[in-house]
Amino acid sequence: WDPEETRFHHYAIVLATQVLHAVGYAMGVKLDGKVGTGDREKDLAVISYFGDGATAEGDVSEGLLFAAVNESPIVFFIQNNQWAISSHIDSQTKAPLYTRGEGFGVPGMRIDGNDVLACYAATRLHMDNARSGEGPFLLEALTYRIGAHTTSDDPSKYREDAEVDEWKAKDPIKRFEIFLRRQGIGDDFFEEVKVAGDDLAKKIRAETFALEDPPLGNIFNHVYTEQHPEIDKQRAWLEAYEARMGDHE
Ligand SMILES: Cc1ncc(C[n+]2csc(CCOP(=O)(O)OP(=O)(O)O)c2C)c(N)n1
Repeated sequence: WDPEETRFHHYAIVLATQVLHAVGYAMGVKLDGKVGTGDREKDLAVISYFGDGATAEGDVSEGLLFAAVNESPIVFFIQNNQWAISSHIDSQTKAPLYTRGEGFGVPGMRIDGNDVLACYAATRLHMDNARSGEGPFLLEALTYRIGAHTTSDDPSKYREDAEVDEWKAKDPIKRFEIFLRRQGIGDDFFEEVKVAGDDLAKKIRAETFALEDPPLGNIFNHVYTEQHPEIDKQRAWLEAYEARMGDHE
C-alpha cells in the first residue's frame, strides 16, 4: 500500500488518530507552498473522515486547534451515524457537532448525509476553498448506522426497531436511485450497476480469501525506526510461544 501513490492513508484503527495525522499533513502541504497558488494542478487540500464517537477524543480538539491557528488546508468530515457501537450521540456531545469547531475558529455546517449529491457538492466546495487558502472547515453529515457495528454487536439490546425503520426509509442509495429514475435513467442502467457491483464484490472476496497470512513478525516491524530491546523481547516471546503451540498441533 503506497499512500503517496493512492493519496489515501490506510485505515486508522485507533479512533481519531487519523485527524492528527491529517492535520499534520495539511500543515506540511502549506509549508511546501502547495496552497492558494491559483494553480489547480498544484494546490492541495486534505480531508479527514471520522465518526461521532471519535469526536469525543481529545485528538479531534487538538486537530481543530492546530488546523485553525495554522490556517491549514483541511476539511474535517464527521460521519454522524448517531451511534458509536452502543453509545448514543447524546452521550458524545451537548451541542450539535457542526458547531464543534467554532471555539477553535473552524466554521462548520451540517449536511444531509443521506443525500449523495449534497455530500458531493459540500465536499467539493469546501475542498476547493481549502485548496485556495481559506483554511479549515468542518462538515457534519447526519446519517444513521442501519446495521450492527460489527458481527459481535447486537443493536437490539440498546435501540428500538422503530428508529431503525425510520432511517431505512431514508436509505441514501434508494433515494439516489429514485432521483436518477426521475431524471429518465432506465432499468438497463440499474441492472448494469447491479451486475458491476456484484462482480466487484465477488472479485474482492476471492482476492481476500486468496491472501496468504503475513509473517507474524510483521507486527513488530516499523514500531521504532531502530531496533529496540523491548520489541526484541516481545518478538522473542511470541516466537517461543508460537513454537510451543506448534508442538501441540
Ligand atoms: C481510541 C479508541 N478507543 C476505542 C476504540 C474501540 N472502538 C472501535 S469503533 C468504536 C466506536 C466508533 O464510533 P464512531 O466514531 O461513531 O464511528 P462509527 O464506527 O460509528 O462510524 C470504538 C469505541 C478504538 N478503536 N479506539
